[in-house]
Amino acid sequence: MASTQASGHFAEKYRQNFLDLFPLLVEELTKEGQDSHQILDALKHLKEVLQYNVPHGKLNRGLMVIGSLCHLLGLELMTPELENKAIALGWCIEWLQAFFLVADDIMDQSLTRRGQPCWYKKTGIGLVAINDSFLIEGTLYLILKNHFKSEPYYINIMELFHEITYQTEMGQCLDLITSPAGDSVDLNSFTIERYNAIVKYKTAFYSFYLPVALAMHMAGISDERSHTAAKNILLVMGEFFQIQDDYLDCYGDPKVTGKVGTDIEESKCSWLIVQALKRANADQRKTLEECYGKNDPSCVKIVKEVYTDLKLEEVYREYEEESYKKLMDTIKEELVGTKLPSGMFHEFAERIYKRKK
Ligand code: DMA
Ligand code: MG
Ligand code: MG
Ligand code: MG
Repeated sequence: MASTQASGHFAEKYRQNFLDLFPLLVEELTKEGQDSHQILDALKHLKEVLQYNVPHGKLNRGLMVIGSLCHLLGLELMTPELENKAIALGWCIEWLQAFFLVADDIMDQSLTRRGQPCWYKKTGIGLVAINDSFLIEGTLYLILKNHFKSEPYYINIMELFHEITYQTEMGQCLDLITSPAGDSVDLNSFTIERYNAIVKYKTAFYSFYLPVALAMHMAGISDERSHTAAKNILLVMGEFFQIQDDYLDCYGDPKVTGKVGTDIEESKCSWLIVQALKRANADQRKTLEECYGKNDPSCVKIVKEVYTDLKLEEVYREYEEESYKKLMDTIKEELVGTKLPSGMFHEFAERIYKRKK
């Protein structure tokens, strides 16, 4: 294993190669074939769906696969063929994410995503977006089949995609049933235990464990011990990442994040409301009970004023420091007795701490 490259930052170097593969994948999925003349209009629609929804994100997750593989094998063992495969797998995660996000924006009634209107908000799309989300998922497995069918790790990565999809769906389920639409919110259900479960399932598995686990399978590392160690570290990272997402929902700059927050209106079990409830006095709690989860700008403003009075921005800064320390300790503890390179985890930790988008 490549311990000499502990301080290497690899993912970013491949951004251009990564972007270059996207049109080829789309072409492969939407080109006219022998049996496709009856579905040509659907293929044309699919092409638009993919171009609008898959490529415009930060590509953090996608680039993590090739970044991880460089750490696991060492640069000297990387070949153009391996690079291509790792990049295709990276796109599969971006595909998975697009499938979730198209649906998430409908369910969260969001307006913008990645600096453009949410797909379901486009004229002529609306609820067609539900099936489009399924199509994005379906084409992910076509990419896997086209590019990986003859690899010894094909079954491993396919099972992993299925398992992680299910975990993410369970997380989305918890997220959604903890904020039932239309009902007045029961703030008592916003416990830190519930919060931790939501973020682990809806975000951490697919955003952090999945990319590294895919690279591990490519590198021939499939033993349970190594995967458990990687998972324990990456779930800590993923939890922090979602807490940032919740923080940015309220305090981020939409010009930078590319999305306007709806967590207060949608009565989400967000990290901020959980922290607010922990610190609120009786009056403040009453105010939150009256105003949280209302689709009304004046109510949102009142909730944000309570957040300010409770100094939640400061609470978040302190949490960020603590969480970074916890992550570094977890990396040290979990890697004892494994062959996984610590530099891989440090590279990703540095990418997400202090992010603004
Ligand atoms: C999104 O959580 C989770 C998935 C699986 C898409 P979220 O609704 O907080 O995300 P966003 O803030 O990007 O809408
Ligand atoms: Mg959302
Ligand atoms: Mg959501
Ligand atoms: Mg969010």
